[in-house]
Amino acid sequence: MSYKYSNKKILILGIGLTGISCINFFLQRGIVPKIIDESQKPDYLNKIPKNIQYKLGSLDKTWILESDLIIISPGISSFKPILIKAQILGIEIISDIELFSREAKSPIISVTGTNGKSTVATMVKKIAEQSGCKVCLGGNIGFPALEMLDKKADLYILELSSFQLENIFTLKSKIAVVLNITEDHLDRYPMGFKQYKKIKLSIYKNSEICLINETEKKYYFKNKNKKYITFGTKKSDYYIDYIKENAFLCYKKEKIIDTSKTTLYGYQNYENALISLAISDAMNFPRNKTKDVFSKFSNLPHRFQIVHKKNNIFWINDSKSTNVNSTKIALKNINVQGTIWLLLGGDKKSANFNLLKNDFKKLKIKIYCFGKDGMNIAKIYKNNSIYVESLKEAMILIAQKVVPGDIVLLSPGCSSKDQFKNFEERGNLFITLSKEIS
Ligand code: UMA
Repeated sequence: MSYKYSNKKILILGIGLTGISCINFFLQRGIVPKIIDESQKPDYLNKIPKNIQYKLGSLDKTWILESDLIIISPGISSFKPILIKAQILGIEIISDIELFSREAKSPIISVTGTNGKSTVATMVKKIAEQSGCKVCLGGNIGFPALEMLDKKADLYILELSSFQLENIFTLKSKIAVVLNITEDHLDRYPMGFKQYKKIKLSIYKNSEICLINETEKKYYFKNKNKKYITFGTKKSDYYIDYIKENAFLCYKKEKIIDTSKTTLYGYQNYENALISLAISDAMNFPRNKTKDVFSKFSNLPHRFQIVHKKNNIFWINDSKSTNVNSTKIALKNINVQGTIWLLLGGDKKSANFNLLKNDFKKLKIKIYCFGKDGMNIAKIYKNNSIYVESLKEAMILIAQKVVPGDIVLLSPGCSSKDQFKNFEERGNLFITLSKEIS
């Protein structure tokens, strides 16, 4: 089906990476959209072409209600009253990913999940490239999906957040996967975790192959036209077998990859690699290419990266940890004799940090909490926690106390937006300071 936009009044919400990619999409088709941002000074304001009308400061009611089609940026909630009203009035609201799906001519692999999305998408991209496939990766990873249409690709890989999935309707993936679902973004969803989970699972709706956690499969409608590949338990098609602390990635009782022969480190990465193996097998990429990639894969920036080591003290940057579960995983990944000095805090987005209490109890740990919700988080394990205002202050205090054998871990479990532009800026500060003050 081909979609026509020429007779429509088109409005884009959000002057960010997504909004700019949407403007370009329509301009390339000879259509001039309008754009709104609730901020008075959006970061990408200077990227708006001259002929585009825009409004700043609030979601202009008149512009919204007179439009035929609204493209909403993922950071903007579609549960805002004016947008609910627009929907009731029959105004179509879609995401940039929906626009992309309508135009994409090559197969799409869609990856979502609370944690590990970028790593899995990147692993699969590398395996596809090694296998001679022209592949393009975009979406939540920081490269807007619509920009992929400008590149010739045999295969698209989409990293999708729940925000993006909220307004996708026709996405027809060749393979779709939900890696895991744990609490995150609860401040966004009026009906809480149930709603967040339902949105994540919607990725399977039109997909040809559903790569699905064994435990979720029973909740999901079984459609005879789809192929299901499972992971997660020993009954699954793909699973991890731990033999004497060594992890093997297995397919139907056969050990395919011995992780001790790879550069993969930590339980989360074994899971990411397992899913990437399953996707690559489903795409018929040669197994030796998958093994090659795992033999030299290094963690993505800000994802559990050892960024400094001095006097046998390790400084680990896991700034990408923006929810409780990713901090849980980081703590599970660590095997240390000394003390873990954990930097926790930022905007917790209504999450329940009590979920970490049992993990803390098992560890020799000192916790330094900072940022908007730092004081509140420090109360959870109060005898071992200290609240300070900023990450910098916390690191200066920690640097005076660490001894050889210790680990300093930035795995904040929170959004960075209260004190930083993004998680990269937070991680970069950690890297710089760890070298300066240690
Ligand atoms: N804005 C409003 N009203 C709001 C919220 C935001 O007007 O209620 C405006 C802001 O003032 C800003 C603009 O919207 O000018 C920004 O839009 P955006 O937040 O959607 O950001 P983009 O720059 O378009 O980036 C988005 C994704 N951001 C979010 O989902 C928050 C990027 O994911 C993604 O890489 C990019 O599109 C390209 O697809 C980032 C992210 O933080 C990495 N994702 C979250 C996560 O991973 O947890 C979901």
